[in-house]
Amino acid sequence: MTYNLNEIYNLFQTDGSYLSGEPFGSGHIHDTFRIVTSEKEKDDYILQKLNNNIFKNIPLLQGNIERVTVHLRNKLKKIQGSNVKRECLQLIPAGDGKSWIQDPDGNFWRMYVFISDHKSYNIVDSTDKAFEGGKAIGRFQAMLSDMPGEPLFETIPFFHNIEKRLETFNATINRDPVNRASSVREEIKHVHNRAEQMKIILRLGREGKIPLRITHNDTKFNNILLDSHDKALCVIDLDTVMPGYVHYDFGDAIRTVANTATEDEKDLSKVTMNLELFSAYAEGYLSETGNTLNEVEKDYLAFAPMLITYTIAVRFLTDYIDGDNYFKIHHEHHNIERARAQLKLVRSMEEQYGDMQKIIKNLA
Ligand code: ADP
Ligand code: GN1
Ligand code: MG
Repeated sequence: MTYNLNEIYNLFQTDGSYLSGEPFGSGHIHDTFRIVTSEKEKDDYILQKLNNNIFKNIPLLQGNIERVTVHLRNKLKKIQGSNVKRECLQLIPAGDGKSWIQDPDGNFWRMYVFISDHKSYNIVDSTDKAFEGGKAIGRFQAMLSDMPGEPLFETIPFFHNIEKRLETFNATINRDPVNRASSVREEIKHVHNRAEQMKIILRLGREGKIPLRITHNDTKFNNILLDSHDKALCVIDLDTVMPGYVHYDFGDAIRTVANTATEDEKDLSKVTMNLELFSAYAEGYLSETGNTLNEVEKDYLAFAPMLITYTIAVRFLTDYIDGDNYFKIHHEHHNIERARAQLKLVRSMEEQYGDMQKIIKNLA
């Protein structure tokens, strides 16, 4: 599908004239373009066609992002030496003042200032970067902890709820719409064998032992931009910022930060969890949040990466069995390759669980 990006660009209150627009980044959800402007001194932009199959209510989604970015910006302004424009996403209003537009075909679009000279990684190769990632997410949670007003709108209900995810998984296997279930019996067994133990975080929540906080809920490492010196710069992809448990953010970050291979690596022997990277991320994260988390939250941090890696594996496997309707794929078997890599990562985490617990105990 091609779009007239220039025309869409002109519907927003931008500075600078449109020079070019190209697909950008490696997100799995929206269609993202970088818009370059003709004038060297003016900003470039990120223009996104939003996935409204996944996000059913774009106005409320955008309302969340407006609230979150205003709150973050006000916090950053008070921090000496901060660069608000680079450390927080900045939405560009459309002609009517709203933070999105709907084109004549019904597509929703939004625009951000492009954060220039950033680095974004799908794989992490140093403890320094892992530490920076931990600090970025810790600070993000800390800064949002006192956001006033109503709870944020739940943009995807039950997003990390493993009980619901497993219900959908089992229903999809029963429907088996594209006859793939029989080809993935091993993977299904792997999921079923671990199902009960994964429900503990939800149970602790129901028992009131861990609180709902404002969490990001999509903390894979490429949603944390670093600057040209590899220092934490900006947490992006705010679509799923909503009430959640801190374990979701900690777990999803470790899933990507400490994986020695990419999310979809086909050679499973390359997929392991690196304990040094785990430790460095945890140190950065706890340096920002250590004194706000309660004891039970801390006790279960080491468990969180298994839960989230398992949850994402279930989601990739569900999407494969369903016929690839959710995640963007780049080839026919992409989702099953992703699921296999994530299940391998769960096994690697299980083997190192004792060490992960010790590390958290020492740090906390
Ligand atoms: P998705 O939900 O599809 O992952 P994201 O909002 O994460 O969409 O955006 C996709 C990619 O676009 C990001 O991984 C990042 O590389 C890039 N990106 C998004 N926003 C910005 C921004 N303001 N400045 C620079 N790059 C950005
Ligand atoms: C998606 O939007 P993106 O590409 O950063 C997904 C996450 C998954 C991730 C797996 C809204 O993240 O939940 O963990 O893919 N986002 C949504 O790579 O479903
Ligand atoms: Mg993203």
